[in-house]
Amino acid sequence: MVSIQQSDPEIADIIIREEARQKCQVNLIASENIVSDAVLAAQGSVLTNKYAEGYPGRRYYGGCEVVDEAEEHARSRAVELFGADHANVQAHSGTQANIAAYSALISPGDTVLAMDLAHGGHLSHGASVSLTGKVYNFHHYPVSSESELIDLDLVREMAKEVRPSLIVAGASAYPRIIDFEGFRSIADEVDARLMVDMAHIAGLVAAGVHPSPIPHADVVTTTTHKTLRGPRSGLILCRKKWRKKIDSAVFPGGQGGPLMHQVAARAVCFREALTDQFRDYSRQVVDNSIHLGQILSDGGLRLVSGGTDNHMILADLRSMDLTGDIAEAALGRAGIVVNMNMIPYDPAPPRRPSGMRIGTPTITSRGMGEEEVRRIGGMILEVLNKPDDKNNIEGIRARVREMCEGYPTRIQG
Ligand code: DSN
Repeated sequence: MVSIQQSDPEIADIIIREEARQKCQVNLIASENIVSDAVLAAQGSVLTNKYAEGYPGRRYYGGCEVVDEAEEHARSRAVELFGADHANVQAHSGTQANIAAYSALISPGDTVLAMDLAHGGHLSHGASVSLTGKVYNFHHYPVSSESELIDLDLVREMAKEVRPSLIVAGASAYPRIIDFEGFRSIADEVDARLMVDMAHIAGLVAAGVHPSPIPHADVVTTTTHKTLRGPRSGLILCRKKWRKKIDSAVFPGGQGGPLMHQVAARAVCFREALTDQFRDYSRQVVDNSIHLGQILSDGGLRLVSGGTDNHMILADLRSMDLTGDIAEAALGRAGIVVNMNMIPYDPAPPRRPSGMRIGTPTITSRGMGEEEVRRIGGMILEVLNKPDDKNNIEGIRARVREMCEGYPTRIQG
């Protein structure tokens, strides 16, 4: 067998260098994680060779009898994990899942109420630059200007005013618990459907460390690669009555053949997430996040909403006279990877926002706990206090590298 090192040394070198980067840096991107060897094996398997348009038992290609079993496992494990009536495991990504959900639940031109992108929402929740914002009539709710929390009274007021056909709950930069039951009661008051995008918190929901949206929402979408620690892909969970519409909205409505290697990798991820080990991991993700938030806050960094209940922290860098782009670059030079982020009511532009987002899923997967979080928090503060001090940053980079040595980026499935 010819190895990729022999057949394509350029790409082999990129893979080797990226693995080395992941090993020697502290990754605090809230939407990233590292998958198990079993998930990697499924993704890198010969299942990628198979076309399987359709659903198990109803395909448009011959030879699907084996991959059908992978999709059956993925669907039944997802249903068991989240307690949903039905799971569609074919959406290629979170945005694809959201587009399919809109197309099943509403019609083009219908009114939708979702969270403002600049307040923590997502592009696919009707941003004007997204297809979703062009096809549907989106209105957006902000967070409270005082508490920086979702204000359900304000959401209700807006819902009564714009009379949406659909309300979307869920966020990509919101560090607090979301009250899905509250959203359901607003949706009922205005006779709207409720969709929840739980992409960021899916792993926490699976582990029971964040309340589940499943009992309250008509449709729940998610990615599988953030706190859920699976392959890069999408997942849709729904009530029985939406099953047919969701399945046809994914295929043939929005996609062709499913990526069967990714479907199998999702099945592996769902099985892993059903274990006690994953529940312990998810609790530790949140403990690490709360602890890191406390350290940063004690060091003078203002946290949006005052803290966190989940895997992420949103920090207001104005408290240290910095902007997100400068903090991201300085921390990056020190081997600490974060992303700049808008904060609610941000007066600054998106390419130079006032905030940064920090998450603990990856460091926790690597086995880091209280002691390491204390060291990471200290190093972040040192960098932010002197972002232009090259010698200091070089020293911190060496400390990061040394600390990372004891923590693998490959985990057993
Ligand atoms: N899901 C986004 C994030 O939170 O990073 C990107 O789409």
